[in-house]
Formats: sequence, structure tokens, C-alpha cells
Amino acid sequence: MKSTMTTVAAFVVLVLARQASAAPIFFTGTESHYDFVSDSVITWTDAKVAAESLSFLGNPGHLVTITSAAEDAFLHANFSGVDRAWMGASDAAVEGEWRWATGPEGLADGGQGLLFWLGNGSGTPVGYANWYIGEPNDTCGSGVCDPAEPSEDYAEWIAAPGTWNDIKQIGDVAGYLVEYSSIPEPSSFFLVTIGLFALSSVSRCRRR
Ligand SMILES: [Ca+2]
Ligand SMILES: [Ca+2]
Ligand SMILES: [Ca+2]
Repeated sequence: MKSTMTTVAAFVVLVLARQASAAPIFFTGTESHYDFVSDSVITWTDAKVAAESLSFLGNPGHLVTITSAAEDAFLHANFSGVDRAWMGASDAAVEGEWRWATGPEGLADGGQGLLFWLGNGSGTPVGYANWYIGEPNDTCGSGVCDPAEPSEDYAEWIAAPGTWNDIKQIGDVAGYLVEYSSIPEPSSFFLVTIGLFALSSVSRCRRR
């Protein structure tokens, strides 16, 4: 009995320790949690897959989608030491059509993702955008152009000066920002309804 209680106590400590070590930060404005994962060699595509393999409090992870100035400000207030990180924006499908390709926003427009910017650095905002001056510029930068990937189609979030930039798959990032979006209320409501229906069925069976 004593060994069983010791095992249970060790399990509880382990669970609490795991929850404490993974400590994504909550933002009331989006009801999402946010975290940074350090990886200076990961590509945007691999970071997208890695973020989507994570979960927190039952909510699936995805590369961060920044759809308001308030959400952007929250990230700057809490991840100022990150420098550069992948976020979930890309114009790889159609050059100059910048869309959120991850999370709930990635499901918009029939799965194309939510459009937020059209064109280059002098383009047109369709939603919230916070590009650095002259970005997105779709160039290969000051380095040697790679014929296999001559353009910049993936967005990085830069803590200082607090703006965005388009870069290539293998960019100069420190890692990636993960957002855990809350499961929409209708899902919770649906589960509660199913639960109540199951309880009433059990209760009816017992009365028979
Ligand atoms: Ca978001
Ligand atoms: Ca591009
Ligand atoms: Ca650029």
C-alpha cells in the first residue's frame, strides 16, 4: 500500500513538474497561450510541423498568428529576448499574397489561409500587418542567391525593432513562436451536451 501511495505521489510530482517546466504565457485578448522554442537551424516548414505536434492544456499548437496590434504588443512585452522567430505567415502559394497559414486562421478561405497583405513593401494591408520598412521585399538579401530558392516567402518576427521580415526557408532565426489557440466554445458546448445526454440515458436505464 505504501509503495502504491509513493508511486502515485511521484506521478503527481512528475505531472506538476512537467506543467511547471512548460510554461506558455496566457494572453486574455486572444485566450491563447504562447511559447518560444529555441532552434537556430530549423526551416519554416519543419517549424510548422514541430509546432503542430505540440499541445498545452488540451489545445493544439501552431506557429503564431499575429492578427492585431494588441497581440503583437503582448509578444513584444513577453518575448523581447527572442530576437528572431518564425511565425505562421507565408506567400509561398502565390507571390505577394501574404496569408496566415497556421492555426485557426490557416483554415480560412477554403484552407488557403487568412489573407492579410497584398504586394511588396509598398503593398496594401488587408488585415493587421507590421512589416519592417521596405519589407516584404522578396529578395535573397545581401548573401549569395540560392537558385533553388531565389525568393523570400516565409515571415520572421523580430523582437527589436519589433517588426516583421520575409526570408527564405533556412533563415537567420533563433527558433519559433508557438501559439496554443483555445478550442472554440461550440466544441465545449457540444461535449457538455453529449455528457448531459449520456448521464440522462444512464439515469433512465437505472429507473427501468
Ligand atoms: Ca493568434
Ligand atoms: Ca515572396
Ligand atoms: Ca526580406
